[in-house]
Amino acid sequence: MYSILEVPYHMGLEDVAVGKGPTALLRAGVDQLLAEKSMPPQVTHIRPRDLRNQGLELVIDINRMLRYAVKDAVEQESVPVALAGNCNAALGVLAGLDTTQLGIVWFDKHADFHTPETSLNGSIEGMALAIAAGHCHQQLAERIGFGPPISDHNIVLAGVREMERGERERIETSWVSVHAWDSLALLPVALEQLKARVEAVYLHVDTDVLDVVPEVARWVGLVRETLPLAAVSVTNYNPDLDPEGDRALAIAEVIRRLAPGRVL
Ligand SMILES: [Mn+2]
Repeated sequence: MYSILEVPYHMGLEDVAVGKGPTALLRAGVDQLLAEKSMPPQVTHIRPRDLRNQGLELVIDINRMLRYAVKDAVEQESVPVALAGNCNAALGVLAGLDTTQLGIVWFDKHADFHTPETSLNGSIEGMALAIAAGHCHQQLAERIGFGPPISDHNIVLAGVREMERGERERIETSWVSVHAWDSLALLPVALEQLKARVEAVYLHVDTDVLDVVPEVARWVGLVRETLPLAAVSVTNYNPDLDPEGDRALAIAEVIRRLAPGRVL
């Protein structure tokens, strides 16, 4: 059973750029794809508690609220699926999970493995995975309520094409299992190895990966078949850049593969 968490923000701003994505996807009916016995899952709209906040403080506040919603969903024995603007929503989702026996499977065109030392723009958007792994911004993670970080050994990153130099060096010297967009052949092996080490995984799909791995839905199906899902995030869809709705259809296919019995 799934429950959907709508996180319609871009750097804390509601319904701006990729912040429009979650609502657009729901309007297109993606929740119906996860319906059980023709009952679509419950949708919870995440709202910051303190509207006086701005910038990073607002991002932290939204992720805290997301954490509570994830905990609620888990308590009700349902698997939270966050539809989010930014990839930093991964932090709020992970904060709501027990991270001690948890792995991460992260599909993304970028590595999101910057730290403030390697980032050219300083934005936490390029750091989400590095923060989840405990490589930087520990204080920010603590304020969101993040438990123990996820060990590099238990992280699989797939579909990546674009990395800046400092980020590439960081990822190459880490234990993250990296599968570039054009060489996914060993991904099934990595998923099997991950299965031996963790109880469940957090699955993250930055939909920009569709630019380079159009068949990502198939891989998502494989992840779901191989490993128990603790939670899922689908991020980074901007409907303004998708006038024909092709990208929305491809994302719907990704979400459809989460539903049991619909992998093929
Ligand atoms: Mn990303």
